[in-house]
Amino acid sequence: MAKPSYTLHKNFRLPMGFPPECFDSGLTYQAQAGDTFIVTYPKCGTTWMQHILWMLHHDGMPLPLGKNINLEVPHLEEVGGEFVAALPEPRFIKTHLTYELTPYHPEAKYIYVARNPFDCAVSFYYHTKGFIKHYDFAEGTFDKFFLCFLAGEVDWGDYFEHLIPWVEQKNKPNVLFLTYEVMKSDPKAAIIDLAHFLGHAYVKKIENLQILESVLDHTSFARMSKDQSRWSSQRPAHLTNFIRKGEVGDWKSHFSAAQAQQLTQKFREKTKGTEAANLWSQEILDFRF
Ligand code: PPS
Repeated sequence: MAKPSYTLHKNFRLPMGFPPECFDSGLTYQAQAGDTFIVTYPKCGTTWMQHILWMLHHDGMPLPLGKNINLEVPHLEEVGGEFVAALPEPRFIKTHLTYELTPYHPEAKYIYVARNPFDCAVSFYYHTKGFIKHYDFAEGTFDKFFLCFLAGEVDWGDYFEHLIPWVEQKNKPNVLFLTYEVMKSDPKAAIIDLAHFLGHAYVKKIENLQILESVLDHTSFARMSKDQSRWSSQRPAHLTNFIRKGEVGDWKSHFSAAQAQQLTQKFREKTKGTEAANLWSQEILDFRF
């Protein structure tokens, strides 16, 4: 079985059908004071954060059926810079771009969500298998995908090249750095942190406990598993859902011991001496049969 297919565009792998001209125009977008970016490597909790942000902004109302989160909090390099510039203020923007490429403004806010690379790889595998038109990998195996992930030969490139430069920004006042795992273990605390990061108006909103509880409830995995047309295009029924499993540690039922060792080695090499080395507990990272 072949590897996934991509559109190769100026050294970037893009999903097939992803407009390269929008990617280029996304890179030229001039960030504005008041913009809020959600920045992630793929499959690290982007959609979850998009919905939390949207709900906070809409006073605890969940995204209704018939709307799509990717039109509300659009993906910069998919829709292009003109689309984003035309959004009403304040703009909420999703991007998978690296730190170096993400449009910067000192008064814009950047929410980064990191997820351990093991679970990210598994989630990315099902994503790549599921979006048949984008990757032509419907019958692809995890073993094949894993090699591509390990080599950084997937869309948006190498996981660690994304994570490390963003970890270095972690303590800047206009950056909120969260992990998927922390969001899972205490989602209420993550929502409260986010409100404080967004500013006084948002803190006032969550002082209304009905708003806080509504955001918590409607952004839970169980709720977001319903009406999934709000997050992504529909997939054939025999394939896994976009909101798939939402677990920490699911990777342990997918990786072989050799694969675990290979990614652990890369993790250690790439994160050595950086704050990324300590983002996840050993319990999450350790492989046990
Ligand atoms: S994408 O395509 O890059 O935008 O994907 P992304 O949204 O970053 O990641 C998808 C994974 O996030 C899980 N997810 C959630 N987990 C817990 N709670 C909530 N509410 C939630 N919403 C999305 C989703 O299930 C994908 O992870 P996996 O492991 O595949 O289930």
